[in-house]
Amino acid sequence: MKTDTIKTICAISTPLGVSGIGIIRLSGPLTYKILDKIFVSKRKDKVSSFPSHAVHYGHIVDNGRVIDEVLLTIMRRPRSYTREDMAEIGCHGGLLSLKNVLRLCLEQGCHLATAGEFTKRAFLNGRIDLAQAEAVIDIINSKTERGLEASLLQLKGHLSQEIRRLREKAVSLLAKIEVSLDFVEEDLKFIALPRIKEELMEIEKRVEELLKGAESGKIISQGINTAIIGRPNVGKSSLLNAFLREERAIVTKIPGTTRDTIEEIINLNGIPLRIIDTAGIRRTTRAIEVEGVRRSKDWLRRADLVLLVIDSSQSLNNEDLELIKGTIERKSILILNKIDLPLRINLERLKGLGNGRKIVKISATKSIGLEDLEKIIYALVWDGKVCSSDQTLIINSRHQELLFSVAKNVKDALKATARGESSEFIALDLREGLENLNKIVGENITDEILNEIFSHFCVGK
Ligand SMILES: Nc1nc2c(ncn2[C@@H]2O[C@H](COP(=O)(O)OP(=O)(O)OP(=O)(O)O)[C@@H](O)[C@H]2O)c(=O)[nH]1
Ligand SMILES: [Mg+2]
Repeated sequence: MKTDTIKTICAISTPLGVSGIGIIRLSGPLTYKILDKIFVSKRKDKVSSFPSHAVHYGHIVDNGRVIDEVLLTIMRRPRSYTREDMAEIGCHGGLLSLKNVLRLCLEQGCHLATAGEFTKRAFLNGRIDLAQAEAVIDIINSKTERGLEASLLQLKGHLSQEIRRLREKAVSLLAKIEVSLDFVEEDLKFIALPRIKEELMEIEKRVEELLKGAESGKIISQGINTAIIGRPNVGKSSLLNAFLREERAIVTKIPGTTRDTIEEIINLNGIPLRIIDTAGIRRTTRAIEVEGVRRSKDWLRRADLVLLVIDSSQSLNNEDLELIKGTIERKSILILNKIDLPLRINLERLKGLGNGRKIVKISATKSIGLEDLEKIIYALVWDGKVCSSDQTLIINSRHQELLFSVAKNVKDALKATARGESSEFIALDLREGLENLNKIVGENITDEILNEIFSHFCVGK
């Protein structure tokens, strides 16, 4: 890239609001020239002459007027986040002073950074690959220590290494196939084909393992949408409060108390569980409740896990029955609440209706059975998946889709070998698989996709 065409960008990198300090970040070729005009150190020497990776005390000055007292950190290229000349101005945290310093930087020739532009530059300048850049979003969004740990591993290149290994395998296999293309078909069948098949199967196995780890990664980084569903007054909001161990949702004995969905995240042994308390589902004509019920049903469709709450102190009514039957195909747990009251429910019948689903007895208000419930949720979430952190890869849906395509490409190649097709066809599938692997780490990727990926970042990162 030619340096005179690269813009120097700046942004406020800390959250907006009152805080102890706030940081403005600059990156690009004019960083130090711009700072020379607005930063005054005690000894009045030029920022351009400051040593790198050091912090300098001084003032930001606009036409002789002091705007803020700051600490300036200098990071010269290529030893910086973006591999460009960079600086961070540590201002006092007030919004006004940050805005004033930012305005001054813009007036002196900086451009306002777009979302994720610093990280995008780190990628474009080859400091990190795309999978690593995407890990930065996950680190920012991490909700549990475990999620953070896995994202940090990815930033270090955990996924990238796996992809690199797969690419190496695919490339060496392609080379072998291409060499074998020089031989006549008959020879190929006897000499190369079994070996090709074996190597394709190895690649297939690894891709499948990665996809398995990806499922766990998704759970850890994005969490599980867990909807608490049930007819009115069964104790859904009480259950949310019990999970949170605080009075978050309003609980009353009046059916129809919850009108809108309430979402909270709890940490279940490292899994972020996004719990959604919903309005009780029943037939109603009251406009507010109708809208609430519509939202509940919407969550019922979208949730990864459904906690269906049933009042054990009353016999099952039609609304319960509809919900129990309606969730038969879903990952769901039947929760018998209010077991501190006399039991009025026919357990045998419920078992039959539950169709093998777990039934957990709790009292949300008396804190009975909650630990058991949490254990059962945990087991259901991990059902058949790997859960050790070294095998867990934080893979977003983009990576996952590409890996699915790779799996399909390899399967097609295997089919071609089984049919005894010309190795040109096998090579074709394999080459397509290789391209898909390349896209994961950001090679041959279109600007449109890049922009879409980085638009999920915050400004200043
Ligand atoms: N005895 C007993 N009462 C409970 C229990 N859980 C909830 N309740 C009571 O049941 C009533 C309804 O509780 P909520 O948590 O508001 O029920 P809900 O399902 O959210 O109700 P809606 O929002 O109206 O759909 C309240 O009076 C609670 O105190 C329980 O485990 N035992
Ligand atoms: Mg409620």
